[in-house]
Amino acid sequence: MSLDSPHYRLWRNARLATLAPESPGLGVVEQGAVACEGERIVFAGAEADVPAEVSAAADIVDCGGRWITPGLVDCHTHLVYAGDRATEFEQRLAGASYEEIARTGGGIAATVRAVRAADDDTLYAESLPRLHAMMAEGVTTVEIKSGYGLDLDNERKQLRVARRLGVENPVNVVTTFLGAHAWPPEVAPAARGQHLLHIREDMLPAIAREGLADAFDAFCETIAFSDESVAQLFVAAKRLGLPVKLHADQLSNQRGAALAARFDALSADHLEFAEAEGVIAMARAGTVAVLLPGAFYFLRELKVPPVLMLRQAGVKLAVATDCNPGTSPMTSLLLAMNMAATFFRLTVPECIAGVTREAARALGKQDEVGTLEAGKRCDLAIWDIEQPADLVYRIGGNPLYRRVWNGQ
Ligand code: DI6
Ligand code: FE
Repeated sequence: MSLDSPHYRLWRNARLATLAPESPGLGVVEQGAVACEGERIVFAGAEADVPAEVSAAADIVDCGGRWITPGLVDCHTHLVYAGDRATEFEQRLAGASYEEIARTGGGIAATVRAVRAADDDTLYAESLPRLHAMMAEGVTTVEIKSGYGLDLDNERKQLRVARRLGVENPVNVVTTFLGAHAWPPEVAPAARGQHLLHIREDMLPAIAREGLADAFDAFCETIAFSDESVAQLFVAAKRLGLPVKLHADQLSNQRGAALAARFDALSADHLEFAEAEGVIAMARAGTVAVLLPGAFYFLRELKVPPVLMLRQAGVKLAVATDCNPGTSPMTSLLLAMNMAATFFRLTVPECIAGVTREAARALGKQDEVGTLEAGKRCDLAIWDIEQPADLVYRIGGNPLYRRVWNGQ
């Protein structure tokens, strides 16, 4: 082959779930093939329609009739942290509540201490196995939040480590500055106004300037930040060109869904306590609902997100692990899908779209990843399954056969 002729890779003899938005359901192609040139998909569809110049000049992989989906997208994680909270888990089993543990210096504050004490290399080394576990199940894009540093240097450190995970591993990392996750332990209640100002005037501009974050996020909750405080921070973030996301209505109704929609948030996440008004506002704004059944399960919550209402309003649904040491110590996006189906009654196509196309949308990356379509990055998950439902139905085990990232 001459140097100037394009070089293709072709995965043939496959069944595709393309998730292409114009096809119904999963966009299934029974006798399918995917081809890439470099890192981009140039063809995804029926094998009979593969252009002759592609099949003639391609490295060919026979998939043996296996299923190909887009590489999975975990669109809400806190995977960069140090230490764990297994002892708190035991305290909770002995009867302590999440709030009681938080009041005695545990909870988020315990992880903040561990993250502040860790240097970059330690934080990287502790986070890497979690990233590997996700990748082993077909994840090719992962969002990683800060929020356990809570001061400028330590938030920077978390985001730096998140970026480094993306540079040194075959995976796309999208970072989010969760500057308003919790009040820092050193900030007295009377000094909270000042700290808010500090996030707005110092931390946000520095992190935006340094290019460390792709979005801004906050935790709007009675035990965290009020809707007025979050609104102030959202104004500042958007002025700096950062899109926003929100931990909304997880433990109580804080009008978080409506707040997120008011700022055209990419996503509002959790939403157990969201109400009709917020849901309708989200639909209008195109804000994605990110459902996090791992936290729901681990906290033994009773109130499920208003899925029927979200669905009827036409809000797009995504599913993520919320991987974090306190409320969702989970790295399995496959398990998150099973939980979303079992607890929240999402359908199989909703679950699979929720970890591909809609998860990409929740990150603003819908033009780059999340479907098998020409022009997108060639991120594929090839599965040893009989039908797509197997990805949602099974608990445990890992049917991933091969993972392709950027055409490799
Ligand atoms: N919601 C949660 O469930 C986690 N953060 C958040 O905003 C809790 C994080 C933790 O307990 O460490
Ligand atoms: Fe979270």
